[in-house]
Amino acid sequence: MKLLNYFIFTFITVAILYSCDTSTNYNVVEVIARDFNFEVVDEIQSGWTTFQFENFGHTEHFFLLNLLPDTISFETYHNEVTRPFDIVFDSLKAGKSKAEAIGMLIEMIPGWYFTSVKQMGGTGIIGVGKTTQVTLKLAPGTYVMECYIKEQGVFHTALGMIRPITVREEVSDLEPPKADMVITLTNYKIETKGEVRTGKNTIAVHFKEHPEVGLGNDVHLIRMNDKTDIDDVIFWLDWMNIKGLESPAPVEFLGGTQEMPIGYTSYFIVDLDPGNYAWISESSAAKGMVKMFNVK
Ligand SMILES: [Cu+2]
Repeated sequence: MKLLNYFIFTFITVAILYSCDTSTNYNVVEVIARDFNFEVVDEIQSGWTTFQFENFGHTEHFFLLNLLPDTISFETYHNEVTRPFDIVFDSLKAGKSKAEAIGMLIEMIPGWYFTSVKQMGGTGIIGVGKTTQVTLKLAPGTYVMECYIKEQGVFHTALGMIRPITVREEVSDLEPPKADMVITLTNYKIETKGEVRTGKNTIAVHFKEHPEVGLGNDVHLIRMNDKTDIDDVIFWLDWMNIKGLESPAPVEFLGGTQEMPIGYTSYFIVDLDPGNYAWISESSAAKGMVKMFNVK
């Protein structure tokens, strides 16, 4: 009987230890998007990290990570960078031109934002109920996680989809994944090497060039149907249009990646059915950064 107890005790101990051992998944960080906040741990390791992003909301969401300089707090960023965008968008709604709005932004946003805040990637936009994965290499520091889709003319950042996340000195042991396709982003082209197929595909995105001013080059995946007008999607991706980035989107968004500095690579996974798709950039879709393709 003692031996049986010993085996039961050992079995339970091993089972408990195994269930507590999250080391194999330690570098996978779950991010849940709700209307309107992010559920995610406060601190993660540096180095390569995979973010599993799940949209539990009733509208499109994404996340972008901004690395803050050491001297700038999350609150300062929120007050001095995010809030001016709300004011400027209100002025667009009130009839100001895009040129006037850009002038306002340059006047209101402090110089340190343009010189010292780095966009360090994130997920592309995903629709309701969708999940995506993005793998990024992050240096230690304080990051701002944000989503600026709009709900009834208000950015999600203003509704609560903005929060700090700390990346620690401790480095993860995750290796970057092997890619099925490589996308290179330049001004203003989406170049692809390799092919995507039905099922799961890992896409590497290499950031080779960015526009001198404004948003950096990023890439999103859309699934098109017979009713999709690509010009509607291009119009929708410009936040300065009153109905731009306002949910619901005119097309299904399946992920992608936000901008990173030149020389960086971001990885994401897409799960494809046969159909018609396009890679499209938020920053420069109107300048030709759209690439349609078909999956058989
Ligand atoms: Cu959102």
